[in-house]
Amino acid sequence: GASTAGGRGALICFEGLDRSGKSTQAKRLFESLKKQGKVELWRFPDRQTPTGTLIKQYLENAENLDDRAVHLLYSANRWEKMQDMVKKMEAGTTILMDRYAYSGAAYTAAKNIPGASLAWCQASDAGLPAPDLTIFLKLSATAAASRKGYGEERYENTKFQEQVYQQYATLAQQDPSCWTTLPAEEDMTLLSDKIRELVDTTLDDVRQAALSARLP
Ligand code: NYM
Ligand code: MG
Repeated sequence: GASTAGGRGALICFEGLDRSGKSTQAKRLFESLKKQGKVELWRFPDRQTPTGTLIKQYLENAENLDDRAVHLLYSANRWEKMQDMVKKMEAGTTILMDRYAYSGAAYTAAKNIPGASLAWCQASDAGLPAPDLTIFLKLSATAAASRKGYGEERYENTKFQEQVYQQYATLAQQDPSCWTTLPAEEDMTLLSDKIRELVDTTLDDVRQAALSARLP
């Protein structure tokens, strides 16, 4: 069950290309879990914070920023919320993340900036709490491009998303234990059921486990 009485909350992340259904599934999971326990739904980038305001302008093409600078802003945007995140999980709240550090690494690495390897992209998030479960909603870049609302923001083009997909594949191989890949094209409610099952197992597992794992 989702009750976290006596234990810590879990960190559950949704990852995937733009339009893969992360926000929809995270919201559906949130609605189903909140009837049973303490749970919050977060998203990154958090566009409300000081760094988030700049990131928002960048994504809407209202501002141009150096690629490395914006990478570090995304990372800072997570660090800004780190203490709050840990405090809440220690108090038994499960946090659902609509994107997390893997987005940071995958999207910047996809830019192929000379000297900015995948390892460089991961370095600024090292030390953040590691997710207990990462759900990767797998969708091809071409399928994503045909979904509603696509193409409005920076990065929303098929060629770039194909690069992002490759980077996600590498990240998934690095940490197979906490990654689960699910087909994003599946029926929405069937997908929600599968996710809920995975999450229930994770919630049972973390009840005993200390909140000590950090991103490498
Ligand atoms: N994005 C998101 C990054 O490039 N780096 C990051 O660290 C994060 C968290 O922001 N196209 C990109 C991926 C998305 C864009 O996110 C906005 P969303 O979930 O589409 O609002
Ligand atoms: Mg988007």
